[in-house]
Amino acid sequence: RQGADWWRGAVIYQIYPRSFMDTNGDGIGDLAGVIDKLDYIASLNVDAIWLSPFFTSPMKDFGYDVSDYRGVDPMFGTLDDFDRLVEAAHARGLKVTIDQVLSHSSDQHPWFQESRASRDNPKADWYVWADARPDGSPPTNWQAIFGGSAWQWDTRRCQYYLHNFLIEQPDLNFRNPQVVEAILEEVRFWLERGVDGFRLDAINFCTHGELKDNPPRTEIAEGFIGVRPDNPYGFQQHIHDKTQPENLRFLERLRALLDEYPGTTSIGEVGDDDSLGVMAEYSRGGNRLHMCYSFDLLSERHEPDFLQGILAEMESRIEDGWPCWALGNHDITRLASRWNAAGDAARLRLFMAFLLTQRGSVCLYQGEELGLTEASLAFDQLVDPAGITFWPAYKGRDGCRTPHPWAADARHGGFSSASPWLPVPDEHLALAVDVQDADPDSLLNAYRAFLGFRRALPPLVKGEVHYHPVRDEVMRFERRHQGERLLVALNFSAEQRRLPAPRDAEPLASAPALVNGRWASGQLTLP
Ligand code: TEU
Ligand code: CA
Repeated sequence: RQGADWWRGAVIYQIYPRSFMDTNGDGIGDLAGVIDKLDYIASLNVDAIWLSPFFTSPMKDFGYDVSDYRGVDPMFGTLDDFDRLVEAAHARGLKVTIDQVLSHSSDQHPWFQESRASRDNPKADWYVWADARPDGSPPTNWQAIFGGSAWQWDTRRCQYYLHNFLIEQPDLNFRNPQVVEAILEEVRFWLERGVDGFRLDAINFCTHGELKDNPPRTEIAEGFIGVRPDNPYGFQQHIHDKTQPENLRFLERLRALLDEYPGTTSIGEVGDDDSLGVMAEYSRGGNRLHMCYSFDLLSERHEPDFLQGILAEMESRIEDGWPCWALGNHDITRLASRWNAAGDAARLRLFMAFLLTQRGSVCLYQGEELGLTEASLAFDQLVDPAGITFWPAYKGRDGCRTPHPWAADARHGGFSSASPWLPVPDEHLALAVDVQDADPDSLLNAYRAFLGFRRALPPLVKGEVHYHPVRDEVMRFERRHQGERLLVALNFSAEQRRLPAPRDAEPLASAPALVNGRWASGQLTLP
């Protein structure tokens, strides 16, 4: 998959390096481990990898708190390891995209250390500082995603600073042009090292809004996790602060930088009350981001008309933009558990086919190809601060971050010789890579076959999409490309469904055996 627009319709395998493969026996995955497993990744028939943060960090948010944007944390290896990784991935035809956490830094970043030192140092305005209200309370009622006020009092400046996430993740001030220039130079550093693109963390948070109180929330926000009414996480009031129109100017600068390096791409992470609108706005026009993904398919809801409603709405809004979809990531309950398909081979295949036939690029989270379930951890096993804060209403993100099981009979599933930072759940061992490798009917081999099938079929990679109404829980749509028309029919119900086959059409010979509908005497039968 070469060419400057390789990213259109690409499947991007998300690696959470801490949990992929440990090579030096400290219980934590590392870049050398990713290199060791590149043949496995290439065997999946994906086009690219996305590496979650491996940068220098105090690890309060497991790397999403960066203290040196240009450094590799010693826990993960060295810059040399990174260069070797890029070279080895490219040698296998895999593009390399990396996370960039630009909206906020770690409180240990030298920029923040300088900024907090006084009110008049050169970086005094690099973060979002504000005076207390007359009664000493924070400047606004905004709340942080990870709980509590979004403002933290600083005793030296006698001011508050804004943090949308943890206290240790102060928000950079993108309204200051110097910050924009500095951040773009950090991004350029990785472009110069030969990366093929970026996943941009919380990209709609970069530019903060006017400092005024939020109205109280009247409805539950969908987002981040499957929000339940008893879950305080869903009632955070920070949300209005996001997605300021001025943020588009930053995205345009970022795109201009990427355009200096042809063939690179960008995927913005967008969490917002109107995330589809923001996805569309951020990826339209060819001068902002290449694509965005949202949390819309990441809730617990998975009725076919609900899912199709999201996809069809995106189509109606995106114009010349390009979407990216995911059914899992390192922030969300694992797909098999979230959509009640644990151990249910037929449903897991259905969800795979659903994801891989939509119009757009795809992010596939490590372990999704194995059908891994959410690990259920006890409170004292948790390390994610969000889970520790909100337990038990919200159990945090550790359950989707346990190590990749490589070998059923090896200690710690073959992930590490030492006790890993999170345990490998016993029930994951039966799903280990070596078990599924050896079984032609495994989910892993189904992913390989379907990804190979998708890659070879232009209507699936690049074609337009036309949805038919969902009927009896069967989702149907056409992918059209250069005169070819492909009908996809997905039966979400528990019963067999029959529907009339389209006239003047025939079943696709290349469809892998797992596409198990039958086509006879003018009828389609979907198990
Ligand atoms: O997550 C971003 C995030 O938390 C929001 O987009 C949120 O989902 C949304 O506002 C809900 O309404 C990213 C990373 O993926 C996560 O691991 C980090 O902890 C977080 O940013 C902070 O860097
Ligand atoms: Ca290690």
